[in-house]
This record gives sequence, structure tokens and C-alpha cells, in this order.
Amino acid sequence: MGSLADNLSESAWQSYEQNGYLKLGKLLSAEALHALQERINAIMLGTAEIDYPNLLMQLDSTSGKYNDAGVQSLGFKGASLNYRKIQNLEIDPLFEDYIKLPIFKELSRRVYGDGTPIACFRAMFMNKPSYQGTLLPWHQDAWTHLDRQPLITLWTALDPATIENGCVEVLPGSHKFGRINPDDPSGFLTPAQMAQYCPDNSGTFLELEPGEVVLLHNWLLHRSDVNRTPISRRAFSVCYMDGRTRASNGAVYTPLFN
Ligand SMILES: O=C(O)CCC(=O)C(=O)O
Repeated sequence: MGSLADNLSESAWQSYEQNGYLKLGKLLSAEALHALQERINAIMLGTAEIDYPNLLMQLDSTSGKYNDAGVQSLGFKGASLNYRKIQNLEIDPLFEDYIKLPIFKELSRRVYGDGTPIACFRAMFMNKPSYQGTLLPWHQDAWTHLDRQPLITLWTALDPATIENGCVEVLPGSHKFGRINPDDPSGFLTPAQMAQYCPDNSGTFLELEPGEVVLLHNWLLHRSDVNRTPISRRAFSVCYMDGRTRASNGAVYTPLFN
């Protein structure tokens, strides 16, 4: 399993700063991984004891097209393993415990500075169900309604993430371009921007084993394809922010580490 010292070493950080991502290895025991896998399936199937009205839930598309995915809104959408996204998982005790692992605190402090309060901007399940999945085009993760940008995401594979089942593909170093579409909440690149920033239209596939974690800079260009296999591609993606961030819509964020 990845150790705190290894992941915070100078060479690891140089690699992160250069490439905009860093593979952290497996941070979960087999039992802890299994518990998260079972928990998310129970949430999808409607059998979990959780405050469903406060979960943002979206069913996956059956066409693979982003615009055909279900509505993203609060509340349960029926018993199905074909959810694409389930957000606000910090309200679940098991996922909350995982979000609060000391290594995530240390990584956040490294990015935002010692002593900075850290909050969770979003904690979400991202799924490419068996033979489904929705194509996500090249984009950055950035937001137009915040007074400062959340800079990091910790993405944990809950299944094997492979090229065939729609693992995340990144363009190494592209976080250094800065924000490409500062006024567009989707962050999706236009065809002209793709030709400019990603002329080969290919990147590095982040293939991961279940339980492996990758640290991503939010401005790193990334995309992911549909799932061409019977094996689902479940993942848990948590974005950590400076806890002093203010949103123009009055949203409040869960404090994690003071
Ligand atoms: O999990 C994935 O396939 C990528 C998710 C993504 O691009 C995002 O959350 O911005």
C-alpha cells in the first residue's frame, strides 16, 4: 500500500507538479475496499440507511452520450446499478471516514498550505456501468461560482479501471495551461481548443487496480470513454478545497480538517 512518506516525498511532489497527477498506490485494505463496494451498491439499490433526499443522483445514459444521461437532481431514481453519478456521499459514515484519512489531510495541506482549513467541495461516486457509461470529452474541473478554485481531486478506483471499461485519460502537464474556459461551467474544450491544446488527441490512460488512488490537479485536461466490458468501472472521486472558499449561490461546504 502507498505510504504517507513516499507520497509526500520531494520526488513524488516534483512529479505531481510536473505532470498534474500522481498515482498514490493502494490506500485501502481489501476489507475496507469491499465495504465501500458493498455500500455503494446498497445505496444504488435503495437498501442503504441513508438520507436519500440529500443525495444528488443521476442515472447513466444508454446511448453513451453526455446529453442523454439522466437528470442530476436530489433523491433516489429507482433501484438500479446503472447510476452514473451519486454526489454528497460525505453524509454516509463509511465514505466520510474514508474522506478523512490522514493522508488526504496531509496532501490537502501540502497544496493549500499548513494551517489552512480544508473542506470537501464534492464527494461523488462516478460509475461506468457494465456495457454502458457516458463519454466525457476533454475538460478541466473548474467552477465559475466560487471565489477561489478547488485545486485537487482524489480519485479512488472501486473496480479495475482499464482502457476497455472507460478509465480516466489525462494530458500530462496540461494543468499548467491554467484555466482554458474560465467562463464556461462545463469546462469542455471546443474543437478549436482541442486542436490547440491536445493536437494528438491522445493522452495517458490511468489504468488502476481496485483500491488504487490517484491525485489529480483539477486543471489537468482529462476525459473518459464508455464501458465496452461486462465489468463496471466504479470510482469514488473527492475534491478537497480551501475551507475559506465562498460560493456566490450561498452553498456551504463540509469542513473536514481545521
Ligand atoms: O470518473 C470519470 O470518468 C471522470 C470524471 C470527471 O471527469 C470529472 O468528474 O470531472
